[in-house]
Amino acid sequence: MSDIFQKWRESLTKTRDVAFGKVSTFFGATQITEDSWDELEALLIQADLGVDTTISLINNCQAQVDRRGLTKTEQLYALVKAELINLLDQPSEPELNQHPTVIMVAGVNGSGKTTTIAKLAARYKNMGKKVLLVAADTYRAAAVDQLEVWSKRVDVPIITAQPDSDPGAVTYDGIKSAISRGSDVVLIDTAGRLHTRYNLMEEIKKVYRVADKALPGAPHYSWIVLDTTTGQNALQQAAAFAKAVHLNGALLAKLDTSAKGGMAFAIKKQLGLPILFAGLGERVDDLQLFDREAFVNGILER
Ligand SMILES: Nc1nc2c(ncn2[C@@H]2O[C@H](COP(=O)(O)OP(=O)(O)O)[C@@H](O)[C@H]2O)c(=O)[nH]1
Ligand SMILES: [Mg+2]
Repeated sequence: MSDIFQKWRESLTKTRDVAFGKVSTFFGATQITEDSWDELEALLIQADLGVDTTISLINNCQAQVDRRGLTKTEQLYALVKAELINLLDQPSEPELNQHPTVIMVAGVNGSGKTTTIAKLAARYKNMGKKVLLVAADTYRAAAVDQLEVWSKRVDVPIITAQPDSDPGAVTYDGIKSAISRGSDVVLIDTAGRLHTRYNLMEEIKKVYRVADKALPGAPHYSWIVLDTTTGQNALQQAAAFAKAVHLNGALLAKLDTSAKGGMAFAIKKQLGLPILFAGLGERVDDLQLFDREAFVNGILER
């Protein structure tokens, strides 16, 4: 097994054992009957694929079984695996062709935003890029402190403001500073109080607008961090963000501690977003470009 497949496999242990273990044992020597479809449907819903995604996957599989005249559940294995891979986009490395390329990162509190930003910062730094962090989560003093700690650890500069100051203002200053320093990438950490709070959504819209004022066209990317340990809940929260700003990618956090990694399959259908990166651990180098084959191989095995 390649190193990369091995790394994904290790990180996906919980999702594989807890949620997809039963899916894997489903594929046996038994005949495909009406009951097997019901069973597979229930297992996939339990594995956090969501109802809509599961139903369309089952329909696709049924059509192929009919067409090819398959009779045994073990023959379904390759089919389901291919369908699961198909539910995911294979991202390519996001291009950083603007100078600076401004990336706004959103998500609810605790989803893993700040940690993911630190990992992105380290990744881009290793690629030889000049990175600047902007602490626009000014709502909690601890949030700014946390990003400052990462800034030191990863050794990239940071623009901060006083706690409770305007997140729009620090965003503006941050982008202007990136322009004058000649930064390649600006990573903006935003606040993530509960998505049901109206003013959070107004605040994030403002950060988005102000970025464009500081640099027309910015933010070039708006990514949402999803806590995979919360399964389908994460998607509902993300939908609220998607209404407020134009998101163009999802980042998965905590796959290594999640049993609900199956939620990844519902992201395209429910949010229309490609998954770009995934956090496979707590270390700064544990962020990987999303790999749909490694992901599906990591959760499904016989
Ligand atoms: N195991 C693991 N923990 C993570 C990952 N990403 C974030 N965390 C942890 O999740 C918690 C919340 O993360 P944080 O970045 O502060 O979330 P934020 O409130 O959205 O900024 C912290 O304890 C992180 O160490 C990950 O990919 N794997
Ligand atoms: Mg944070």
